[in-house]
Amino acid sequence: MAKTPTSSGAPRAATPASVTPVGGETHQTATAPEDRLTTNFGVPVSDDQNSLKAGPRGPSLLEDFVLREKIQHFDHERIPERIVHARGSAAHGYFELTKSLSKYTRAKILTEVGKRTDVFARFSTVAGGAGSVDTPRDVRGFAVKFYTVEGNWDLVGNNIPVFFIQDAIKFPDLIHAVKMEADRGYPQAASAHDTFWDFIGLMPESTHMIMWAMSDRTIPRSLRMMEGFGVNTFRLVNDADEATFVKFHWRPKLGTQSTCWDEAVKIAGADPDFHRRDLHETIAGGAFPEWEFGVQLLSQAEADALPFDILDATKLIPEELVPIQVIGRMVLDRNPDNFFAETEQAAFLPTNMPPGIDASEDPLLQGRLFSYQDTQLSRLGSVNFHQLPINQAKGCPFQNLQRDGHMQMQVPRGRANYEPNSLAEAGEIGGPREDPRGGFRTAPASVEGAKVRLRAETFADHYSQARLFYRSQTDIEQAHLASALVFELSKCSIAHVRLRILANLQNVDADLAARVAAGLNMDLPQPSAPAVAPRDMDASPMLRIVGKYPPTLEGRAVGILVTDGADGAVVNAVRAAVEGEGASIKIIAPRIGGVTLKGGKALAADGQLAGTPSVLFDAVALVFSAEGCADLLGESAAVDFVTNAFVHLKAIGYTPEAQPLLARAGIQPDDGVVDLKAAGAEAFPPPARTRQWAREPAVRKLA
Ligand code: HDD
Repeated sequence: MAKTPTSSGAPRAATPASVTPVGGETHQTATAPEDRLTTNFGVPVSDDQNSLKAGPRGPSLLEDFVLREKIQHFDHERIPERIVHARGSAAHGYFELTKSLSKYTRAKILTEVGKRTDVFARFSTVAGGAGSVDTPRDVRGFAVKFYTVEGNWDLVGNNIPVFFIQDAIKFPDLIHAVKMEADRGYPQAASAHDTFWDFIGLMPESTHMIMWAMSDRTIPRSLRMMEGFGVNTFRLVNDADEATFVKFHWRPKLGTQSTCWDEAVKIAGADPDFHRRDLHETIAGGAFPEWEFGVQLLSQAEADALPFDILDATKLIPEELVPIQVIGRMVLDRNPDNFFAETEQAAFLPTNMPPGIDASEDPLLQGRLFSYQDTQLSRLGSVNFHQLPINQAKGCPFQNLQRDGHMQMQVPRGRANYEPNSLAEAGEIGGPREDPRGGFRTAPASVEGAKVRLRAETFADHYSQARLFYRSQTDIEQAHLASALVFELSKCSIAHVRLRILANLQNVDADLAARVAAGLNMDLPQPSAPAVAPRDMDASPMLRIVGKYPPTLEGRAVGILVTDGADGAVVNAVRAAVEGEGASIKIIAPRIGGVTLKGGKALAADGQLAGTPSVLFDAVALVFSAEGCADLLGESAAVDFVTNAFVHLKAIGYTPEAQPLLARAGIQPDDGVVDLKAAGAEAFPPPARTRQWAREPAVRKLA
């Protein structure tokens, strides 16, 4: 039968309230003006289902401006992704100062105790594209935009306090080396390949950063559980124009926590958006992530007395030498309303500094002062990117005599677009004026010397702090670091690339080099000749993660795998014990419809077993009936659930009915494997609060 053309002839799945079925077809009734779909210029659209055609089966007509506008907008919906840090997740929140730094700075954000300032924080990986996974081994960006009353302050840092290179001129080389190889376009979001390690081997200044990059810091458990660092040295400047050097630190309230490498790899498959989802869901659930904000302050004389140069971004200042003073906190309490408009269009600029905060001469930072402003032009396409809502100075007005340009959103008034002008004297709009006292003033640091392309000799020690980091780690962390090096170098196909790293590692620590060489099954080459012989420094226990986990389940996730016939009382007891400590629970069942508990009550599932593996949780509980367990013995997803929880050093609670599955998975019970009936549900949280480090030698051969 021929189809009768109608103005809205497309079949609709459901009948919205405003649609009345007429003669078997649906017709839109009149829509209230405020609910109307319109074109970009406000013309009401009568039909959003069909393009305009010459007859119902004829070609589309060029005059269909509704179709053309919609398709054209769609065609241009993407902007170039960030050349680095393309993959990111963000949230809004506030910063609150708890201690004034008025002696050191006139910046209001650092002197007005108790005042809350809006912030927007974006966390990112470095190497992967915008669509890459959340859990590769990679440095994480930690960028915070403070909307202060004296203009935006962007603190654009990382979750590691040092950097790979000392001079910005090497940044394009570093990034080219780590990103996909130029000819083949892979690997994505991975440093484990020849070009990266080739560059690293030839750049000994990167060795300290490599120690951090190969530590568990680069496989964080959650964006909520990462430290943040301003990395570069900045200056605080007071009213008298006196400057003090400053390093900025963020410390997560939940402690710094990491995944296991094998777990991170598996999470990438199970949930490529693991970190983004975690941040979004916890904020939506009201568990707001929080960080302490701290500073290390140094006078010029104190800086001069340090055995390394504070302008060298490959060096940190051990907390044991210059303590961190906590001066504030940041809470992230609101998810973005729109990913593109906010997270993607956010433009962070190290040049965004309010009066009282200033840059140092760090040659890495100096290059950054150019790069970020420049990169926004190709990414956001206009010198007016500061007018986008997410980038606007919200804490104060912004006004100047800059005019015009692509996508000018404002309508400046008056004749005067130049300064100085005297039009105000004629009663016209004169425009804003400079403020010599209140405006941004550069710290009057003295500068001297011939123009040279040279690296300062004070930058030449590339190994002492790498050694400091490695030797400050616990045995577990040292083993993880050595194993990460073995993994990464094993992915390099060019033998001399591996050899050069082994030659350099000997300057860090002979034992580390030997472990990595053994892991690669290679002989150690001659050590490379360091520019400056490394010194032994006092260990800095603050550089560890293991042993610093807060003894709490707060902010973590526990999965309870249930079967039909399971005891609901045990499920409830585990839930109460876990939620009582501030962790969240997810129920996992063989089928998404949930299970029928002993006694006939239904229990809904949050996830289906095959799609919700144990890598997504910090600890798991198995609450089974005997029949339910028997059903799962032939299900590899169930065996993997248990095996992975065990080898990823997680606590496992179980009812005795689950024992056959534990046996099938080859689990040798230890202190982290808890019989929920014999010991009670309250025995489950203590081992779940940490990883079972003592288990590791039994399940994994580390370098
Ligand atoms: Fe950078 C983005 C952090 C050195 C050039 N960088 C970017 C972001 C972070 C950092 C967190 C993402 C911001 C966001 O979420 O949008 N970068 C760092 C740190 C560095 C560093 C901690 C060392 C101390 N960066 C660095 C150098 C250069 C750049 C030396 C160039 C000379 N970085 C850029 C960039 C990016 C960027 C190309 C890409 C997107 C953007 O700026 O807005 O300009």
